[in-house]
Amino acid sequence: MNSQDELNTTIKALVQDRKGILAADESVPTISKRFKAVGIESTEETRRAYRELLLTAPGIGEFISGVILFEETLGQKAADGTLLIEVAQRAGIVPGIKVDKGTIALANAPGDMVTQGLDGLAERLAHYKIQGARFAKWREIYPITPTNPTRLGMTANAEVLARYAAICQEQGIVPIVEPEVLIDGEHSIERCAEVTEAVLSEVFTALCRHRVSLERMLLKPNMIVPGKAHQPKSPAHDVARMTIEVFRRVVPAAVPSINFLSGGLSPEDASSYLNAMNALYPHAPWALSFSYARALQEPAMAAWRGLAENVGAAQHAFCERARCNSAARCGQYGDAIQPPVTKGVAPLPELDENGLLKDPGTWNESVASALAAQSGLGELTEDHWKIIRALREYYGKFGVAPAMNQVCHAYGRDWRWAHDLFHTCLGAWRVAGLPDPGEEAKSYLNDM
Ligand code: 5MM
Repeated sequence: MNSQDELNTTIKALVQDRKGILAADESVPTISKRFKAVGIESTEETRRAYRELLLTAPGIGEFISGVILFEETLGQKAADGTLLIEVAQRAGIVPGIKVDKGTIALANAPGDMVTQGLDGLAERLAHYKIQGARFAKWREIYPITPTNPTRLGMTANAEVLARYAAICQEQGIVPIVEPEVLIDGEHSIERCAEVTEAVLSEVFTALCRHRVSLERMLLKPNMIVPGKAHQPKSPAHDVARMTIEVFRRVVPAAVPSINFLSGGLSPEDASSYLNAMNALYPHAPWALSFSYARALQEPAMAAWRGLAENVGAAQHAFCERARCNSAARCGQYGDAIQPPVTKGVAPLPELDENGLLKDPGTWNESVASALAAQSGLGELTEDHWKIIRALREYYGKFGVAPAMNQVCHAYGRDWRWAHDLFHTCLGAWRVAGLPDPGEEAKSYLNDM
């Protein structure tokens, strides 16, 4: 197999419907910090046992297509003597490896960092490949302050990411390019959008300069969210809209998949934001998936606490988060948060005073049916769905409510068709689970 074919095969195995990537590549200092927070001592053995627990969780291969490992894990074995890398492969999970060597301060750019590890990278990759790794990951970080990241910080980091990606592809290893704009701080969502756009724009300029094949790499970015200390939090549909708006401007459609990092979001927020993107933008040019560490692992680590008797509970917690994110991958997180026995009987999520979903990220087809029942519309017919889909598609593209005649004309009707089906056009908007369109649009829709 030539290296292009190898890269294509790996991309195909990683980018699958309903699946995402588990980041289990915490360096020793990072995992020790996370273990400490839940009272687990960090030793080579506890780290091995924990990663065995994750990789042997029953059914995990249904939700996870790839795992990013830390170098130490490559040589470790499960209790039965099987190499952990083989345990992953048997579960249908492609093994990958973090190859960066951590950050140092960037000279002449106070406050900015740069990641090390390019020296000898080709040789290391060749060795990891013999051990079974098929993809790699490299992370650059960008703190937001009033003066960071600097222009120098952005160009230097982009250059390093591009050199790393080019070396990976030369070795037949798929590069995951991870530029992480950090969530720490009080900054607004708009500031995160501005910085992320500038960062990604530099990254793709450098990737093109280094002739990286965009079709054979994955992007692992942050979502567009306000700083962790900023109040209030943004609703899921705003995060989804701003993230997709920025990414459409700067991430070429040739990139097959965007696998977001969770970056300190709660596990629920990470799922609900990803869900909103997939629900509101089903025709985005890239797959919208996950490559979470904390948002997949936090509940599992807390349940385990380093005790053998808790392995089952920890694996269950891990599979639950993986199942939720698998559902969010196709805009069905609302279904996944219901316990399996009650699935299909969608309870109504919280509504605002106009009967609109408070969090449009919780919408799915079952929620639409429940909203229709609540409005006395009875069972939704194919005609209802035509209008719902048209409204969601229009909103996904333009972020505003369309002229109802325009929607209905596509089916040879006028606005009265929507009115008759949904009692008012605002009723259609409500069942479509879309965000509050603003006072003017609301009264226009309500009057029809
Ligand atoms: C697992 O954490 C990775 C970084 O580890 P080190 O800081 O120890 O090098 C990190 O790159 C991770 O893969 C991503 O940030 C995703 O993790 P989160 O927790 O942000 O989803």
